[in-house]
Amino acid sequence: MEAVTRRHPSIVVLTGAGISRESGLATFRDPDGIWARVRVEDVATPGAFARDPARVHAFYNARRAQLRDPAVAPNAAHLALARFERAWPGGFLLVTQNVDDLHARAGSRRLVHMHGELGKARCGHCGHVAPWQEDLSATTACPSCGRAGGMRPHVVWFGEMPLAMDEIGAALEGCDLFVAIGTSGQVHPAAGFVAEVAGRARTVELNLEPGAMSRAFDERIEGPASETVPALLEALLRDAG
Ligand code: BJW
Repeated sequence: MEAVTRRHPSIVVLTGAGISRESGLATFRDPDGIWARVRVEDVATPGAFARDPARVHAFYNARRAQLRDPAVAPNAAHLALARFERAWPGGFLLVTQNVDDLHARAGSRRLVHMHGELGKARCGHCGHVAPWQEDLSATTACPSCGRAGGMRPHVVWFGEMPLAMDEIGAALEGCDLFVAIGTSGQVHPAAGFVAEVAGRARTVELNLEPGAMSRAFDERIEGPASETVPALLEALLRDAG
């Protein structure tokens, strides 16, 4: 008789700024968050960049430089996700809204950055995307087309289309478990992912406090990501046998 093969659940994990807070990076909407210090309309919209590129570059140059601070490193939550990805026998996709590189530095590979990456720059003239660690300015020349004035951080501002939406949509469609970690559920389309899978997949929210979409989740686990994430992932691996 043919052996019955067990199908392991397919998992999509969505992370937000809360997972990197214990690594020393500020969130956006907490009382000590980025949006308490600068206005979204001044730094994170295409209009802001058109009006005052120097200001927008200064904002992102400072945040890119912060990633090179030796004190900023992956924490137990990033590391647990990377370990889990290697051990999990079923499908897995890590979707991050974060523009930091802490998931990649922890070793995550099945990873998409839906809001872009601080460590990349894009040319507004030819569309070329390049790894970028230096400061950008209004006179930076594109390494591909050579034109100056068009280089911008490869991040997704309000009003722009998030990245890898087809890949994310397919993973959500086929997922059995959706886990959201450290995100306030205030920014769409990511905030709508839980509603997209509701009824088909088990949904779990991990946060310090309930987010805006909390009630849409089947389960909520409160606490710091460095504790809740390793605990949940270890339990999933135990259950999978
Ligand atoms: C911890 C913790 C610890 C702390 N442990 N937890 C539908 C309805 C209404 C509006 C819209 C809609 N659809 C689109 C919109 C417009 C807009 C939008 O959502 N506006 C709302 C704000 C009203 N969205 C867009 O414009 C998006 N584009 C778009 O929709 O295109 C059209 C489209 C159509 C159809 C399909 C698909 C697309 C683009 C959004 C771009 C967001 N960009 C930013 C900046 C990126 C660059 C940068 O970093 O500067 O992305 S804004 C900022 O918010 C950043 C984040 O990725 C994003 C989400 O924030 P996040 O991660 O949730 O952080 P916080 O601070 O909000 O929350 C942190 C959480 O952590 C808190 O809950 C804490 O409790 C928790 N926490 N410590 C665990 N230790």
